[in-house]
Amino acid sequence: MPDRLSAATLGGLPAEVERPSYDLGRVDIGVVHLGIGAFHRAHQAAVFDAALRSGDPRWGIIGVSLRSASVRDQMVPQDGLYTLLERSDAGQQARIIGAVRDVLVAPEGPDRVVAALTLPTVHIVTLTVTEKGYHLDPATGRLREGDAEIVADLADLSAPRSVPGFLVAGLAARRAAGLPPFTIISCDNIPHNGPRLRAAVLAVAQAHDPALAEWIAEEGAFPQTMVDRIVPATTDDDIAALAHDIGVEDRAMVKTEPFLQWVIEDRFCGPRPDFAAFGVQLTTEVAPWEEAKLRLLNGAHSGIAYLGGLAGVERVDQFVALPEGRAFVEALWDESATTLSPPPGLDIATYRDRLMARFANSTLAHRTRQIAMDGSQKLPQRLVAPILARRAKGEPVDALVLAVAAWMRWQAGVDDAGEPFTVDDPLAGDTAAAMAGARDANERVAALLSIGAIFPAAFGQDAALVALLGRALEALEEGGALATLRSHPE
Ligand code: CS2
Repeated sequence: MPDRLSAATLGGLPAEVERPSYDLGRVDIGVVHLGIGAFHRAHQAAVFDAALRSGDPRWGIIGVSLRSASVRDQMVPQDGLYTLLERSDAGQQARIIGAVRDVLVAPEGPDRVVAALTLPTVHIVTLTVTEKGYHLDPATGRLREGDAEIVADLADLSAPRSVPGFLVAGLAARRAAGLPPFTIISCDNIPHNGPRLRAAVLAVAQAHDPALAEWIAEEGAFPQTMVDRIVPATTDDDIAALAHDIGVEDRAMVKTEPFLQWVIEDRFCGPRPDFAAFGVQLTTEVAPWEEAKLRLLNGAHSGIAYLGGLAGVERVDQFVALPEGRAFVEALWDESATTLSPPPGLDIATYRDRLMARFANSTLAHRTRQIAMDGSQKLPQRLVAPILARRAKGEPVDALVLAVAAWMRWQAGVDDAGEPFTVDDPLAGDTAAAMAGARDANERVAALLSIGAIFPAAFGQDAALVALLGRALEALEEGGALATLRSHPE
């Protein structure tokens, strides 16, 4: 067994591995990150690490896991160090990130999380808690006040349980201590992420102390952002291969593509790193960037996840290597692209070409099953919104509808080979219950469209759209995903 990566083993790494150029012991904590999964480690942490490398020591991170202790158990024995492995068909580059200085597990000590949020040096809180971590209704973006964690945090904030609860408790403690609020940057793929999180935080604050809510509304900042980097889950084989390459075992490694994009609305209430110097785009208008990314990248991803998943295609690169898979993605983009108002600086044709090349990166092994997770939270912004936009103009929606039908088929929990699987989704119980009495594809479509948390009423009232969905679901049920893709009109 090789040694673990740590401050002690850093010196023995091969020369081609980049390592922190700054003194780990002299880093201040400027950031608290909620939801320290692989995405954060490959994205925002890499940017704060670049700030530290540039000689600005203010941007060390305390990471918080909201549920499990596994990331803490991977990282703390490694002194918070981990490898960011960028992979492409041209080769790979390993870089050791030192920005994460500590990891807390919220359920083990909510008070320690609040204490971290109250550090005077903390100026920014970033979040990657996945769509469901916000407790928002996916169709409307409103706070789900009936969710157990929200009910608890609306009643008592002495040991917060939800994301808005932690943020409000931290902000309340800062206000009591005479400290300014921090800037809160939601880095999840939800539309209008900043304003939606702001509304949720204000609702929880209002329930406890209207003056606190007013202070947050006036003094706080919730910039909207678009984040982009493909980060497949790390496997044991990845860890073993890296250990072979660099001579130490790194249980916290993350693998990703060379591409990274972060667009942040220029709305901060305190200090920030020189983001622009590290490739981050600051702008007054994030919405058009966000919409393009959600509908093109993420929309295609979800279509690939369900159609590929049903067909037994394990990876995204394998799906786009199939002529019918690639044609489907292009058809979906043809449809979604007309619903966008691209920001200056975004050429859709170039963006699509680059995206296809990113999907085709065979060194990432990005699993369709990973993307299929939590579809109920993803569908509205990725597929439902562009369908509604095109229907309003009377434009065809065949490819987008096929993607939604594949999600519907997925809800049955059986793939085209008859293999059962677990539908990993917070609303899996609702979709199963809705479909229980339905006897055919059309009834299943009607039952699923009645779930208001996912589909706005306008969707189910569009008879032509409902009929199209029924035909697509029937085709998938009868012929399977690959045959349906092959007979699909482009
Ligand atoms: C993916 C995203 O799992 C998913 O839902 O679509 O994680 C995607 O890889 C990222 O948003 C890319 O920036």
